[in-house]
Amino acid sequence: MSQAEAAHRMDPQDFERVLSSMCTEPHPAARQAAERFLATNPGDPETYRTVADLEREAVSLLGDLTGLADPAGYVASGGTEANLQAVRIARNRAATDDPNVVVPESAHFSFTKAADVMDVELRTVPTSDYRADLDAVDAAIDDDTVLVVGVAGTTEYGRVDPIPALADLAHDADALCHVDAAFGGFVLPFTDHEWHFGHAGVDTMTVDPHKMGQAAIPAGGLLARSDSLLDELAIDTPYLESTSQVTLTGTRSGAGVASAVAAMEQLWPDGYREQYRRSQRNAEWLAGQLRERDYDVVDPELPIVAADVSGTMVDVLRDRGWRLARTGEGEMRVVCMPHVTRSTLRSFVADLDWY
Ligand code: 0PR
Repeated sequence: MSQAEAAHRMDPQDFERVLSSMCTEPHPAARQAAERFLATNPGDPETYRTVADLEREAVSLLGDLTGLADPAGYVASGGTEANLQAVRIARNRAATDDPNVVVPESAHFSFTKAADVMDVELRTVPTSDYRADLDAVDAAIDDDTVLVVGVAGTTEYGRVDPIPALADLAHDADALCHVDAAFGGFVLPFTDHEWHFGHAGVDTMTVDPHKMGQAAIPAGGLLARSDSLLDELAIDTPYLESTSQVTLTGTRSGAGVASAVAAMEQLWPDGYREQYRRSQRNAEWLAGQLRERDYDVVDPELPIVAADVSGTMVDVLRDRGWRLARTGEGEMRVVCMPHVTRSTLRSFVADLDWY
């Protein structure tokens, strides 16, 4: 390997043509905080006290975003862990030996992992117009239902489920209501949607700083309405100075925690509002450009654009260096993250026209 090749091997990819990711360039303050806290472990909060304090701050800031005074929670490795832990809280709290969890088919595949790991039945119900269908959810709930999940910002189409009605259905059945706002949590505060603890009887929530929050990976968020819910996760830790632990991982990254606090301190609320408006305008611009070219476009309610661009065309664009995802239905999907600028989208559309 030449010297130049060896140096290049250690260069991460740039974000120039990345349209497929829910992660983005961290805010400069978030990057710096991540570097400073690389060698800290919030999994041992009595030893690493500074980062433990920062984690309490992160949870409190996430509470501000999601309409919850005095939140319980922690900074998880990502949305997958937060969703898994929400399922675990609901399962541990319930009395049944045969628990099931009701999710709309739009839910992220992390719920499939959670159900597999915990041997819980996953009841996946249809959506209508890309949102959870309340009649279908109602029909799927029974005495063994421990959790009803709503998504606030779906992975594929950015749709928001009818959260208040889902919470009512859950509570009528004595189950918990979990909202997956992993992506939506940092954009929804600037919209009219009803999605958070202040709008509905939500019990737990996933909200990820390492997506639209512009923190460094790993920074997911799990929030719970009360300490007693989070306590469902507690196990004893006899040889640490602290006596119990609620997280799934043991040793974990202080970089994500510090980075989440730094990003939120810099950006909440004005910076995030500005970013949401920019991303949303970009998504609407791209949707308009695609419609002018006669593609069917799913209306971008949040900054995610899905359109019926053919698989062949997606392959051509991939060959030209664009990183593009497709929905389960096969539509092309563009996530308008902060690094996706109008000029990026102009070159993208030019490549689409070139073919
Ligand atoms: N919930 C929702 C609504 C999500 O969209 C995701 C991830 C998760 C939970 C899981 O979060 P973690 O990946 O943090 O565990 N959605 C993205 C997706 O599947 C994840 C992603 C992120 C994919 C960056 C690619 C990428 O480059 O599209």
